[in-house]
Amino acid sequence: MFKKVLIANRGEIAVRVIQACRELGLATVAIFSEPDKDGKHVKMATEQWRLEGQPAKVYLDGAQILDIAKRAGADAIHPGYGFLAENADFARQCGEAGVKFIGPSPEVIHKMGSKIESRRVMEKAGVPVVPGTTDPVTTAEEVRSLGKKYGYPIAIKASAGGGGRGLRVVRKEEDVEQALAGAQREGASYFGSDEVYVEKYLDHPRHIEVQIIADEHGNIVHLYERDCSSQRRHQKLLEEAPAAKLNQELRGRLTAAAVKGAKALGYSSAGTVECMVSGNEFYFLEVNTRIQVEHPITEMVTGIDIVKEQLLVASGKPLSFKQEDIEPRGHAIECRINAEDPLKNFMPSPGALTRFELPHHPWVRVDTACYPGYTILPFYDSLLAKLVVWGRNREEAIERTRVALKHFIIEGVATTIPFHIAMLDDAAFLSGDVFTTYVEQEFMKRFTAAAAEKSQSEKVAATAPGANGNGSHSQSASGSAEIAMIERADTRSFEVDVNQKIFKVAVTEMIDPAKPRLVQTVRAGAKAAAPVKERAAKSASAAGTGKVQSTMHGLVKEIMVKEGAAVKTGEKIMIFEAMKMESDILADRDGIVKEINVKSGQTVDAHSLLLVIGD
Ligand code: MV4
Repeated sequence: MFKKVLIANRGEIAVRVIQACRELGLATVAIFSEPDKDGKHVKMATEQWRLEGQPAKVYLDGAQILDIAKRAGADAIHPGYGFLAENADFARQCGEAGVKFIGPSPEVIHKMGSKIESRRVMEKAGVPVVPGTTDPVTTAEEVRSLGKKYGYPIAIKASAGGGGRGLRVVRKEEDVEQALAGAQREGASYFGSDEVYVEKYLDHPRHIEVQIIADEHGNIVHLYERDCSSQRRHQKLLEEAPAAKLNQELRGRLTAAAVKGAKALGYSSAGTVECMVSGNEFYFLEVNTRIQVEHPITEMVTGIDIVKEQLLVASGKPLSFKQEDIEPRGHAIECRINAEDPLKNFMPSPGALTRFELPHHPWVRVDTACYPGYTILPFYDSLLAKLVVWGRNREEAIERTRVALKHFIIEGVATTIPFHIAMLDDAAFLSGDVFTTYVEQEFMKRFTAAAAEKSQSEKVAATAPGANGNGSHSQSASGSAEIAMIERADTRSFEVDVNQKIFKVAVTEMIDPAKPRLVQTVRAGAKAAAPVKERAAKSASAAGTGKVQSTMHGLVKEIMVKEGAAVKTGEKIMIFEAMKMESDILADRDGIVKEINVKSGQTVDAHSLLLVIGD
């Protein structure tokens, strides 16, 4: 077994890995960016090493991280998810440095990074893939003939793509040209490859994935499936295990195919085989070669500690169980509690947690790196906590999740809790009929309309943080509340003797950055229902001035225009990324691009002047 494991990650997953290491008696090395120094993973690890460089980029700095691993004497690296988790070069460099990368081999990671290659492997292994090509296509001509062959709609996908990037749906032949160019351009700009392929597009699939785990001796087992259909813009919001309304026969075929595919690949470590399910058929989509965010629901229904097993098999041990030992029991639901405002298009809401109280109920697990007073940083994803709840059946799990959501008290930032409360009351969700586009295309309309109505009837008075202490989430659910972001400066502890009784008090100086200025005003209703584009433009710049500013610290992903170009109001001029969420920046007036003050790939602070449109 290893002696010391470096966790090349932060947040809740770093905490989760440290817990598994503790159980195995392994020392842990935390790495952290400057602003992450108060992170829970830093406090929990046996050793702490500070990363040098830009906070938004340091967790991707494989060379620096590997150097720290060597200096710390770590014999393994757990990459968690995101960052370096599916970086085949990093996995190879770890191996060459004699530090075990906890994941599958670099070859498998590399292969699964190509969707065309993944399809080839799976097809060869006899796993059903969506009808389509296993060779790249380059011309509109080819795409049109495939459109004839399979019938519209078809999907054009970047081979290096993932998470919806480089995916274009084509519903009629006229649109082929533009869609092909779009998929190629996105593939090139995000993944450095314009290789694309074509599939028949399935309109209302469910996203069901199979958890697999394999050792380095050829033993591969599956831990059944998860349904991850409740998602928005390829960000999962709620997952459950097992999938509702999946019959045993289809479940059997799906899980057997996942194991067969993984065997053909020579897979080791934990992984996920993602599929789409439509009617009584399933189709392979992609393999994720990492531990996933939603792994806890599988742990709850199988009793297997996937992270611990991942550490054990990486050290060369055989799997500690066989397929026949796995008997899934009951039902588990995970709600992703993000610092995002579901009524404002899921806009990230970083800031200090003025209150953070966990639901303490039996059957409830919360994976989080947050604590009261912790500040959600703008550099990283907005996941605050994963609320994971178990019940003997789906109904019991849902009821317990409702209770837990009501008693999960978070103040200081907007959260997705109101979204989850509404989802657990939604007829389609309750009957198990959610498909991948359901949240975007159907649920959100009802959710925002209901919130607007509620705020009309209640006329909730403006509420300061802390005033909403009864466990309801009206603050963000029903709008018209104002949230001031307050910074915590310094806390000092005192003991106070009052008539012999000793009180321990902690006194915190609260600095309101600009006392009369409210940093963020949340208003539901008319504004929340306004079209996305309109609001992106408004939030990006003062209306009509042509001075395009960033509202948040973030990254300029792409610039669509050049200096001197003529633009029209509403035209997309940039793609901006803050807290891992992309938004379009639109021209707010007609005119000529006079100045571009940033380059694509550049990180900028809030309120930076990005671009100027003049006459
Ligand atoms: C599809 C599809 C329908 N038909 N492919 C989106 C991200 C990428 N991993 C694959 N995706 C899809 N591929 C065909 N041929 C629908 C999606 C899709 C989706 C898939 C999984 C989870 C959520 C999704 C949301 C929208 C579209």
